[in-house]
Amino acid sequence: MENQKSKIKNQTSIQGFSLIEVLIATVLVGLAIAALVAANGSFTMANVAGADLSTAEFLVEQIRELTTMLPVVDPNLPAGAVVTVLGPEADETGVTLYDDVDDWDDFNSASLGAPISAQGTPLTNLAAFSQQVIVQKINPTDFDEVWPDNHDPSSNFIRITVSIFENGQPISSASWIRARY
Ligand SMILES: [Ca+2]
Ligand SMILES: [Ca+2]
Repeated sequence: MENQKSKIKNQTSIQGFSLIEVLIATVLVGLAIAALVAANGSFTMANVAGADLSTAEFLVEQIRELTTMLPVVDPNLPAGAVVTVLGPEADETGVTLYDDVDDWDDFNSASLGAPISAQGTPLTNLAAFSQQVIVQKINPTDFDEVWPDNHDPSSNFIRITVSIFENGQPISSASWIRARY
C-alpha cells in the first residue's frame, strides 16, 4: 500500500507543472522584464543628466575665461578708490564694454537670448541654457564672510559665482575667488 502511494506521488511529479506553478512562473518572468525595462529607463535619464552637466561646465568655463583677463577694479577708477557699487559703470551698456570683473555682477544671459562664449558671442545652439553671475566682496581675513557691496574699506578679494540653468531649472554652479592686483 505504501509502495502504491509513493508510486502515485512519483507519477504526479513526473507529469510536470501544475497550472498554479505555471501562473506563478509567468508572473515572475513578467516582473523581471518590467524591472529590466524600468532600469533601462533610469540609465537613459542618467545619461541625459550627464550631458547637461558637461554643457553646464562648458558654460561656466566661458565666463571664467571671459573674466580671467579682466582687472578686479574698473581701470578708469583712480588708484586706491573705494568701490561701493558693483556692476557695470554707467557708460558700459553691453557685455562687450565690460572692463572689470564686477561689471558681471547680476549678469543673466537670458537677456541676450542665449548663453555667451568666452569671446562674448551668443551660443544660439545652447539657447535652452542660461548663465547667471553674482560678484561679491568678501572679507580678506575670512573668505566665507560676504561684505555688502558698499562696504568701506573695499576688499581686495571678490568671489564670482556662476550658475547655469536649463529651461529655468538650476543645473550647476561654481564659485571662485579673484584678488585685486
Ligand atoms: Ca567697468
Ligand atoms: Ca564695475
